[in-house]
Amino acid sequence: MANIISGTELASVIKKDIKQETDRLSKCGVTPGLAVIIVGDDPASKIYVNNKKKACEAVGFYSEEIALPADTTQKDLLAVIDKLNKRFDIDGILVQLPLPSHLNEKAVIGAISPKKDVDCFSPFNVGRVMIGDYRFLPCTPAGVMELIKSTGIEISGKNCVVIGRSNIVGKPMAMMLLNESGTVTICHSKTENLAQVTSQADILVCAVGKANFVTADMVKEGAVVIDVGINRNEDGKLCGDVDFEAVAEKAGYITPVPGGVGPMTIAMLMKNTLTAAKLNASAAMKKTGKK
Ligand code: BQF
Repeated sequence: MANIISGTELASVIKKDIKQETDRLSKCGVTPGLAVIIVGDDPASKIYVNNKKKACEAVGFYSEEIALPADTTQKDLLAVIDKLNKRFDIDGILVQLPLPSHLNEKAVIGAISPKKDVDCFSPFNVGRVMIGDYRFLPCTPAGVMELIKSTGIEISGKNCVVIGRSNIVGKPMAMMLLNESGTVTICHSKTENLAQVTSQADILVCAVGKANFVTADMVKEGAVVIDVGINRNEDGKLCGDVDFEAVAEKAGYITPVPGGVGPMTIAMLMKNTLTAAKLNASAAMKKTGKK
């Protein structure tokens, strides 16, 4: 039976540390501020935005939710971002995805100042992750890295297989495992002999978006299995991409859904916002000559 890695517990430890540092900063007049823009009323997005707002409260950040109607124009959305870019009390800006289809996601993300891009989605910040010289890491892959590290298992030299190649999870995930000297393979919908590839994985990260996609025959005995998926099964219950019951019999470590990667994503968003606040504060002090 695999060890179950609790993302809920690890996230709570991380948020406690962030709160301590936030309390110190706040006493010096630097309270980290996060602005979350949500366009339209997708029910899942509303839950995620609410999770972020609650996390901000828990760690002592200022947070602002900007809820815009579904028919908001590109121009109006860009104007909102531009204002937030210029505000000194806002350190992090994120636009909850997905956006309604009439809006240009790339242009919207690109409009966020790289200094405030706490999701780490802008081309500039993605490029910095690629060359290993970064201030922010994308939240979900960063959370996965923390979960893997919490097992004490070395990434260096190991076979790491990532299923999924999205810009938000799969691609940066692979890059970050590579930065830690893993031997990385990215699988996707066109991959041939998928089970053969995944059975070689010492560390398997699945971000596909299909319930029960990863079955026990695809997993190596003793592997670390990280489940990024958030799906609903036939009974409407939240579940990941991994057939948890069967894979838990075979894996060495496994993350549950809910309570695995999800809470870590939120904790890493808090970490990025704290980093942004510290960088923005020291930049402001340089400007005024204050020490
Ligand atoms: C949990 C997200 C897909 C597309 C856009 C805790 C979250 C989820 C699950 C959460 C996610 C997923 C977020 C749990 C934020 C993670 O206990 O298992 C927290 O709020 N997430 C998002 O903002 O956008 C998404 C998944």
